[in-house]
Amino acid sequence: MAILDDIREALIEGDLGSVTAGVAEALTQGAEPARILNDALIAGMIKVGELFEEGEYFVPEMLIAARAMQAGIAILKPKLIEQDIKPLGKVVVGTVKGDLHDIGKNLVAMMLQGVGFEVIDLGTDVTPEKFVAAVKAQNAQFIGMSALLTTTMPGMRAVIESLKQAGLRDQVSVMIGGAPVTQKYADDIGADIYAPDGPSAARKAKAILGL
Ligand code: B1M
Repeated sequence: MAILDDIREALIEGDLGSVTAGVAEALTQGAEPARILNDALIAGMIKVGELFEEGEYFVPEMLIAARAMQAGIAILKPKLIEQDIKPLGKVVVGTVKGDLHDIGKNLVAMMLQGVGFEVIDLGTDVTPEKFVAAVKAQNAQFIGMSALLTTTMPGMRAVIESLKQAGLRDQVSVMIGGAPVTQKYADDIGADIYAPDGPSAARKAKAILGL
């Protein structure tokens, strides 16, 4: 369907107006909401992630495309709920206690949403108790923590300890990232995934599910 290609291209260009108009037009033409989501919006966002990893796109282009995608998803959401389209899985994300930086975390959340995860965003300054309560309440498969300060990084270890104490550690895969965070730190604290950026976070989360 030509309209799906148009939406995908508009998303890659970060053209929010054309994405929303395209999604509305695709629905009018009778396209299945799941097809619009997968073949236009998610396909476009995957391409944006590839362009970022190839060094063609930078953070601003990715943010602009992610906003266009979210606007498209907002139009589709009621239709997807009506048709009971299931997400790949649920991810609870947040920036750890004491840390107010959220630009990178928001970007990671958008990329996860972009490849088909349902994202529950707890915001910033999130305590271990709040992370654990959300994992329990949402029955989430993933927990994604962000930290931008060396002083708040230990909050990630505290969350993992709290998950263990709550008997939930085996139920969730723990993903961490943020400028000062490294693979070595992830190994030290027993996190399952370290991702240096949004696209790799989305790719690694899918890989854990065997997708
Ligand atoms: Co802050 N800050 N800041 N700051 N700030 C840094 C982080 C700092 C490196 C600046 C510096 O000194 N050069 C420094 C930290 C030093 C350190 O600990 N080593 C610092 C400091 C010291 C502070 C304050 C303490 C300053 C003060 O008040 N004295 C204070 C702390 C407040 C607090 O949190 N309690 C503070 C405050 C702020 C602002 C509020 C002004 C603002 C934040 C606004 C906001 O986020 N809404 C701010 C900003 C903007 C920055 C810099 C300039 C930019 C951060 C950013 O948004 N980058 C930053 C310097 C820098 O990084 N160059 C700095 C863009 C973003 C897309 O990248 O967040 O790295 P990033 O996310 C990437 C990856 O890291 C990764 O993917 C993202 C996309 O590629 N990623 C994940 C992130 N989370 C992930 C999670 C994952 C996977 C990947 O899985 C779940």
